[in-house]
Amino acid sequence: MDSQHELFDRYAHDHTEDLHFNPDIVLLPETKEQISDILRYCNQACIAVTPRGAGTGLSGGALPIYGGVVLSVERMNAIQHIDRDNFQVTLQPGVINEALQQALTAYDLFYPPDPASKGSCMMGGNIAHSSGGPKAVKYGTTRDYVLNLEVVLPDGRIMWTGADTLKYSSGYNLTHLMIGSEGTLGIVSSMVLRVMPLPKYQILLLASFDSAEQACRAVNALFLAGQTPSVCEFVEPLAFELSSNLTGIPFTHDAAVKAYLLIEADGFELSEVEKSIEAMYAVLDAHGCINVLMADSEDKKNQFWRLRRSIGEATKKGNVYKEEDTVVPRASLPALYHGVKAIAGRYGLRTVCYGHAGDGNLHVNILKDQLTDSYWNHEVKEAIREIFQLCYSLKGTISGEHGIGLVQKEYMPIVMPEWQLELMRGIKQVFDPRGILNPGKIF
Ligand code: 2HG
Ligand code: ZN
Repeated sequence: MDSQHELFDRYAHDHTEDLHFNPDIVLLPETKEQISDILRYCNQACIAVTPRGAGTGLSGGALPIYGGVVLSVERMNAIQHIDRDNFQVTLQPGVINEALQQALTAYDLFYPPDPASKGSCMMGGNIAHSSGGPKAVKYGTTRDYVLNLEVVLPDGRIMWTGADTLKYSSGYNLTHLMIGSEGTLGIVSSMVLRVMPLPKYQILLLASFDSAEQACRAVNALFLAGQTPSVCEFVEPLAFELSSNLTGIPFTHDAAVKAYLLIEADGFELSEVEKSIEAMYAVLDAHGCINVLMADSEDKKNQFWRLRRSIGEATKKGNVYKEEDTVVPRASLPALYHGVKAIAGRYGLRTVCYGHAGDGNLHVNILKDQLTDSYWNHEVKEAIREIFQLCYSLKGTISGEHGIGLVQKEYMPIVMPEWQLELMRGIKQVFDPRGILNPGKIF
């Protein structure tokens, strides 16, 4: 049994750097009425409430930075209804992403958004950040699957934000306003999601390149060739090496290899999937691909996936790091990658780059190594500013899926003027006039 301290400590951090903030109390409601009572009381008493799912967030969104209440939805973990006729599912925010996916396979249904942390992240947090993942390149992100949300507002009122319909145009879309609001406008107590028929076939391959920038160019070339891979991930060799060390999954690579693309095609007819793979081979070949490994068994596929999904954890293990979630239009990925490496070079920073290349979304983990604290807290932040200015100059932004939370707040003015931030503060003021809900986040 965890000690009192260990239990408490669990709610003082999430997966963001090494940040800790102790809450004054942790509450685990089991119903929307209990959430409502907690919020109504805290609203009257002006007590900060930090909503929390699994705490796998990467921008500090679940950190109780002013103490107060951590309100965990972990006990609200029921899949309430699978509506096969309408391809819809109703569930509570504490359901783990992978548990939802597994429950749906029994109905030949598929919920595509698959964050790297799908084995532990909860759906309430997926809504809070409009989480993505490798399948977003073909199927979109959380935002594309949410039809309706039951939300408890800071004053305790409970509302459904929309309707269980595939289309909605009845006033402002409060459902979409809640998605990505990082628990600052309301707490989701139930959700209605759209699901799809489960594709029958997936072919997964690992292509290696002798040039990272060529690999980045190959990504957009796949789409220009009329292909839509269900997965298109860019991974530097160091990322796989770190993941191999953590997982024990064997991984060796030729020194000539400078980058990998993990690519999947999926579908309902094997012949169609194979045709797509053939077409993609031709594109890869035309972009300096030096080898392609096909995952020829479920076990091999699982190994590739475990290597990919463990990169984040592996990179951070034993490293002080800062993690950036840069995103640009897909065709600008080569310019982004080149620019990030040039900036890192000028500042003498070791970076591990990987991510959802098909979305133009590159994760850049900056490692502290032997840098001094002063350099880490000043010059490195300047380097991050330059990286974000590069994103903005490429018509991109500072986060594609990890959100702003606490650690990216200071960079928001790079991508929007103060008056636009004021607009967002105005919306926050309408929903949470006393500022009790997840205070100190985003702005
Ligand atoms: C991924 O794509 C996640 O692997 C990042 O978005 C994971 O940094 C992590 O922990
Ligand atoms: Zn990611």
